[in-house]
Amino acid sequence: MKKRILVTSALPYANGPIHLGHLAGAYLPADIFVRFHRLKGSDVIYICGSDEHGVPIMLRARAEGVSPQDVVDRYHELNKISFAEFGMSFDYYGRTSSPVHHQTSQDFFRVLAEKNVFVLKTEKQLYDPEAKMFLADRFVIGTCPSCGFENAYGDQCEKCGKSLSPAELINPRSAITNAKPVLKETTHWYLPLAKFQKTLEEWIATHPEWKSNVLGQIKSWFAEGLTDRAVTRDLPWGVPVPQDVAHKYNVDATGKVLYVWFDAPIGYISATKEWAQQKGQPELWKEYWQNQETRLVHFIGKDNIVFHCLIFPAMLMAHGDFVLPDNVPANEFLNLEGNKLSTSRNYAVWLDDYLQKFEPDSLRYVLASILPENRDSDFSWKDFQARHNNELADILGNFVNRTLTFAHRYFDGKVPALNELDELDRELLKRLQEAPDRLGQLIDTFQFKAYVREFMELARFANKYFNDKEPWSTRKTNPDSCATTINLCLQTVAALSVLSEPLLPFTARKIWRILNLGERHHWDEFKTAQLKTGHLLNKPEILFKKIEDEVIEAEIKKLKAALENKATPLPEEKIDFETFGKVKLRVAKIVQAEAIPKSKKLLKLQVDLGDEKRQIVAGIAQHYQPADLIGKKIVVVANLQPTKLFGVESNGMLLAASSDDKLSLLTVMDDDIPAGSEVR
Ligand code: B3M
Ligand code: ZN
Repeated sequence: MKKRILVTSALPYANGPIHLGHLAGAYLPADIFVRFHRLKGSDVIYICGSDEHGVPIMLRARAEGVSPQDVVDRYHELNKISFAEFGMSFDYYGRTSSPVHHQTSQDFFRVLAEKNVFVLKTEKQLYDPEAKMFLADRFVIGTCPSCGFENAYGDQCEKCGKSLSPAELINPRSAITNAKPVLKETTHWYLPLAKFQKTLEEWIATHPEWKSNVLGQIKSWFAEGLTDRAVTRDLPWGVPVPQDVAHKYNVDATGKVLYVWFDAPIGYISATKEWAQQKGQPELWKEYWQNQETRLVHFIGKDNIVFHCLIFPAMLMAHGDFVLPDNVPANEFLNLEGNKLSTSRNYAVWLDDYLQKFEPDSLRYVLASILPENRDSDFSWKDFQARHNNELADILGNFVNRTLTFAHRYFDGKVPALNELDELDRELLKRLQEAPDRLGQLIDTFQFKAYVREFMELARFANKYFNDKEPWSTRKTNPDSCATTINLCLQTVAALSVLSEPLLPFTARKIWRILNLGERHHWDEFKTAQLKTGHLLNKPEILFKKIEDEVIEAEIKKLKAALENKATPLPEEKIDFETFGKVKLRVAKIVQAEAIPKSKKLLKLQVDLGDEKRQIVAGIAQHYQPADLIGKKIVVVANLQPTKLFGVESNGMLLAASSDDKLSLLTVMDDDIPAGSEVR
């Protein structure tokens, strides 16, 4: 057993919010793993952060007309917050635009240059003559040479998954200007991966325990033969190639940056440095990165396998000072309601949106139950609802609630005595004794789905135990046995709370409050009955409220609309009578109407409200001639804040019905209703 554990999750690009695909791939499993190890008392740290470089961020910034820094600032904050609300327990969440990161990546590059690891190549590359820049990676779009898809990117075809270089695209065009690129000479540093293949193969051979989906991909990379990879780019955004290094190669580094996949994994190291600094022990990061007693585990999605299993390890080997990953338990992809997730079509469930409507633990539970551990899996809202209602609420929630309610009703809210045990009692105790090792072993070997299943199996058994023991009748016939039953049920609640913590951290804490326990626990703590007779309990609270059909239907509808690419109608908000009553509607007689110069849409109206005259500006010029309006009795909102439209004061708002391009003013049916009358 290694002394220390260093866990990383892929650094998400700070160019959009986090969605369920991210969580199921690289984040939730890692958090379960880390939380388990903390409960075990392992020396573990968990590092993540924003990946703030690369072409996707630049494209996003261009599309929005803002700077790349604006984009990453926004999403770094947003993602950091939603991760925290989801219960992701990073020890440090860094970002690759930080000075420490720039310095660390440049130093890394410098060491490799000093060791003559790189090969320098001068080649013709695609250049956009209109935008006056080289077109790296996703800045070029063209036809995939492999499958014929017309919108393949310069680094990868999203249709067939093949990884590409820009020069391979047929009919390339610039993603910025659509211009046909020309070829222009440029010089770049290459990592000669081919030279590393043998060493990498030997190293991978020492890890037969890695997941088969991961080893499978690695083997096919080896079979194709590794090729040299450029680790620099001509781009205005990224970690600059250090001038001193470039100088030695007689290259001008101006306008050149490190390739995002060169600097991003180094981000794990820089974030660990910043964590150590923050702790006031600036050298501590070395214990994790440079001491062979570290077990380094990278959690990622399957599209990142080549970078974490081959390229980054090759960089680490070439550098020489660092540990290599002990495991890279990559997951496959998560689909959504039977379709591929698509962020560009907004066909996704976004974490920040989810968290506004549901509890984090429900999603943690459901995602962990369906993780794409060995093959792609599917998230559906119906399944989400069913697992939440039938498992979390009906099994776990119900067991905790009935146990605590019983203890309060019949044992004064205290843990009753443990008396003589029968066979079923002993069976329950045996399960509690075995569960921590069994579940822990599953988590430590990355079998998270099995952990969730067996955890819920234990809760199911406990619920059945309660039923079979019938404490509601032994209470009268055999009070000692009833006390034993409730004592053991309470011990089981305690055990379940600790064993659920990696999966349901918020629920576990609720249960600790209900059981009147502190926040610090050990994974093995409730292998034996630890709650003392007479221990005072707090009042139970409902752990999981049932999720209703309407709520789920709305989510499904939203996804369907995204598939059809239609905008989703906003949900109707219900208001109470009092709120409606605040709006003062009155009949107004139009006494004067005129156009507002230079405005196509607005008319200026003078209206009579019986006891006062008002001026109202209304957007009805395209539907009514001013002269036709005089004398009409309409309905207006009389207590609206005055405002100015086109510089003209408007004191009130008229009501009109509209549909597409039609508009009709609301008038009163009978002309003898006086101006100023209230409308209710
Ligand atoms: N930003 C790519 C991704 O989200 C990437 C991971 C970097 S990990 C060092 O797929
Ligand atoms: Zn393709």
